Amino acid sequence: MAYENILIETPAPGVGLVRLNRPKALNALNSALTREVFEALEAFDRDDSVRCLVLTGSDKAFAAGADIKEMADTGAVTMFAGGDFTDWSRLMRIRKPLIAAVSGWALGGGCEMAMMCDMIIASETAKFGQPEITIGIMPGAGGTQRMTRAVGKALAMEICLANRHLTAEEARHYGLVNHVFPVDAYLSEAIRLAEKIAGMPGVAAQAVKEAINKAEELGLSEGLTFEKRNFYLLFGTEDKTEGMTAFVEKRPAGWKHR
Ligand code: DAK
Repeated sequence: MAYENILIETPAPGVGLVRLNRPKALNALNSALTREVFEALEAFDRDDSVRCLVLTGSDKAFAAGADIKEMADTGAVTMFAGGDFTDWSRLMRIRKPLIAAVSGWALGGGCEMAMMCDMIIASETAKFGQPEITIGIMPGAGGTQRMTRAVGKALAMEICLANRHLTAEEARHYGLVNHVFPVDAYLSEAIRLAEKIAGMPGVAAQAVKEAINKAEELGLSEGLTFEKRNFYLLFGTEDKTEGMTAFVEKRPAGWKHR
């Protein structure tokens, strides 16, 4: 598949990397770029040799938001009708663990796209913000919801109402970001973490991701029931037999990811 706005790599065993690549527009997310991101992630999701995904931009910008020039002439009916730009739920259907490696600007839809990933590794220069109000709109891909869950109501209000940016260190403090590294190290560290996850049994990793993401949506008793279903499911996998046998025989497990 030939892409025009993204680059694809497999930088380590089991790791698929998608890099946003519209440097002149600070990786502004137009329809074409967004469609390519979803298609590439979905292709890695179907690829049995890949077990953990990394989504990144450039050192200067993860993404400065949705493409304002493209949105400028778009009316409410077109937005409501959907299409490539608005169907970001595709990102939520990726089953394999997905790490955002964020440096520089992560604004508007860029911040929302990073927050839709399962973990964020940031560079020291990362800046997270929801500046939509400065162009007459508001966050539309989860900014008011996920940011509020991460930083609490008061600070989320300031971020969305007063265009307050979060530094990488602040984002880490609030649990939005896992780790902060210097600019020359954040991507390799994200890939290192992805490689470690890719070395785990793949079905179990997907079951963990699914259950933790449910924790954000369900009440505790429903969440515990969901977790138990996935737990029981893993007792039907070859990797459960292999993992427990390997433990008893005091040898490393050879995962089948089945
Ligand atoms: N869109 C289009 N072009 C952009 C852009 C953007 N968001 N951000 C930057 N660019 C372009 C600039 O126009 C400029 O292009 P030229 O003029 O050179 O052709 C180039 O990138 C460099 O930008 P600057 O010259 O502005 O660079 P500075 O370093 O001075 O400033 C900045 C960097 C990031 C502070 C500034 O560019 C900026 O404020 N950008 C806009 C940030 C913003 O407002 N983002 C939020 C957009 S609204 C949804 C999904 C997504 C969304 C909503 C719904 N659904 C699924 C329903 C998302 C909405 C948004 O993100």
